[in-house]
Amino acid sequence: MITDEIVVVTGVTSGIGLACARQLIEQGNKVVGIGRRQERLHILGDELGGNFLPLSCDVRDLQKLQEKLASLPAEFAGVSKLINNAGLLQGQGSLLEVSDEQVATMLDTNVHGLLAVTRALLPRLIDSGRGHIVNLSSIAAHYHYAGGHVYAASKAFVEHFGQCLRTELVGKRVRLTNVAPGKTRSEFTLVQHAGDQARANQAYSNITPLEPEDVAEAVLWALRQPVHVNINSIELMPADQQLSYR
Ligand code: 8X3
Repeated sequence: MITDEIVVVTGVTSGIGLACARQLIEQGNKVVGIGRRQERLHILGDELGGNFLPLSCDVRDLQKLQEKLASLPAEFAGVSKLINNAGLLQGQGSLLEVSDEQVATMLDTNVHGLLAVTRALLPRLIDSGRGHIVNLSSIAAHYHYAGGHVYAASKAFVEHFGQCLRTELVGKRVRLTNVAPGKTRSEFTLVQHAGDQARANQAYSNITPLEPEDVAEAVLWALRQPVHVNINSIELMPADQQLSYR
């Protein structure tokens, strides 16, 4: 069990972020949940109660994000854990088949957003004396595949950035873990296919995907290790998944 911590979770309104928030609150933690969709955050606030603080913000809006994090209410200010979950894949096909806008959205969210949240919160994580950052990567960072280009490379950035940062944090009592899931049932595929539910469903037609709760369990396992243990990385995938694109 991990308990009595204040955890910031990005991309909290669905999928892995939501599963992490639910499990953390069930176990007696407070969660600051960052998400873009105000209405969903509101509903989530009703479900999760007073230990959940919704922060409506796009991780790409650096200024707003930093302002909101700088003015957290006192009962949520002592953040000791950060789960960098917000990330997306847009479009499908070769490099020239994705639009400039899709490329920018992926890099802004997966790279610049993650950097901004991390930089904004790092002083608090260090001050807490028991900091931990969990970055959600992907198996796409580990295996080359046609069509991976920007998304896979953005997740490779997440992994390499994280491990470099970890070395910098040695002695500062902030641990860092990369979690790299394979195919997970979530809105990820719906976003990838611009809201086309039928195409999104095809992603799971020949496979039993991971559930967001499976990945959340891996995240919480890393968080609850004794303070002298740093889990560097976890890779998990469905038992019947072959590679990152199958
Ligand atoms: C995406 C993982 O396996 O769907 O992050 O390509 S997979």
